[in-house]
Amino acid sequence: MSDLTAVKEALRAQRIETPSWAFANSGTRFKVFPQPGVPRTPEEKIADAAKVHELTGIAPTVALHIPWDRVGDFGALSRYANDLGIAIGAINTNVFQDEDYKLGSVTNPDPAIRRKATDHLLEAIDIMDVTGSRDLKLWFSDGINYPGQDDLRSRQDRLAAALREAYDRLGADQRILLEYKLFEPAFYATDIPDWGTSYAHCVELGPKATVCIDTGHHAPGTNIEFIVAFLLRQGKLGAFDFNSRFYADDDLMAGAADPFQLFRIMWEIVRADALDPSAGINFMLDQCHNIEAKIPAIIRSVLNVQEATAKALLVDRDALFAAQQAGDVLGANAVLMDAYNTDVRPLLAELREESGLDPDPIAAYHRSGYQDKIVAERADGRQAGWGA
Ligand code: AOS
Ligand code: ZN
Ligand code: ZN
Repeated sequence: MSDLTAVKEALRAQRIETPSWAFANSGTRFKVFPQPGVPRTPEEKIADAAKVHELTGIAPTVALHIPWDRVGDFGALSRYANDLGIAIGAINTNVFQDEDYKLGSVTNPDPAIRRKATDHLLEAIDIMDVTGSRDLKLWFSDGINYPGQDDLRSRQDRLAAALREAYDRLGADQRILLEYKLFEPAFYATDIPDWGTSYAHCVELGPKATVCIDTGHHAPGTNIEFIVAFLLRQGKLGAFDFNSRFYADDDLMAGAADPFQLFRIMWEIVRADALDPSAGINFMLDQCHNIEAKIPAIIRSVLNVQEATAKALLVDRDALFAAQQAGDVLGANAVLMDAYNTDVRPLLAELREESGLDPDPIAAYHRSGYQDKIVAERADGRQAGWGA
């Protein structure tokens, strides 16, 4: 797509979902460095997400995590979000922070613990009914640390049974996003370690189950854009959890570690005409900002995804396909690299100005006084932590 009007139109329609937990304190297992002004409540996380949307124009939904964002009245929380100009997006379940889940949640050998974990999935769908959320995002920490610790195959059966129960509870317009992760916290065998396992369970479940690709959840060197292309072809790509990794599940800002990889992923999206929200892919961030200022880091991440998308939209498809057909290896590669090497920042600044936004959302944030306001308002020391 090289027609600039069409490129801008596609960029205006782009949507990126922010994660409520990225606004709160987070850390490693060694230390959490608290930051002043971080949200103390789900409402304050939503207010911060609304600020990101106000400045970027393309982040109108925020994902919640239950129970971290549990409130008494989700209808009221949803209306609060709407009043601030955003909406509640995916509901993330948490079956990894309870003593009972030491040996697994939905794959635990104990049926009572499996029941408890499955009930949590059903509870999350009840919440979705109230918030109007379409997406139930499931990530399971389930797995084993030692060969022989439990039966790999039985654990797949237990997983399938829990997923079936949740799937059958979904409303007509709701769906499951099934995330996979190579390792951590389980170190020998994770029960959904890769896209193939997630895909197979989604196929077994039916059309309302699709795969969520967390870009930090693969072995080093994995070709993620291949997974994207494959799942898109199968109609089974439901979402991304964007973040950057250098080593493991680092949860750094999207586009920070490998902007070229992000571009290659977004090219597969553009190639499949799957960027528009009507294509049904939820482009979420899943990040933790342990040492950097949180709201500017989330704005930066949104802009990084937007930049990668703009470059992908600039790929000259006709020239690329012609070079591919002609077997012109270097020519085809050059078409892709020309797009990647384009500085799209002036185009995006212009786009924002045309939409009534500040051309530089991070500078606008610093000028806005919002940071000083939240530091002053949220000074009573009850900051919500990652997992709080
Ligand atoms: C965990 O590694 C996954 O990325 C999940 O998406 C998880 O629910 C999220 O990171 C919040 O903890
Ligand atoms: Zn994730
Ligand atoms: Zn993760």
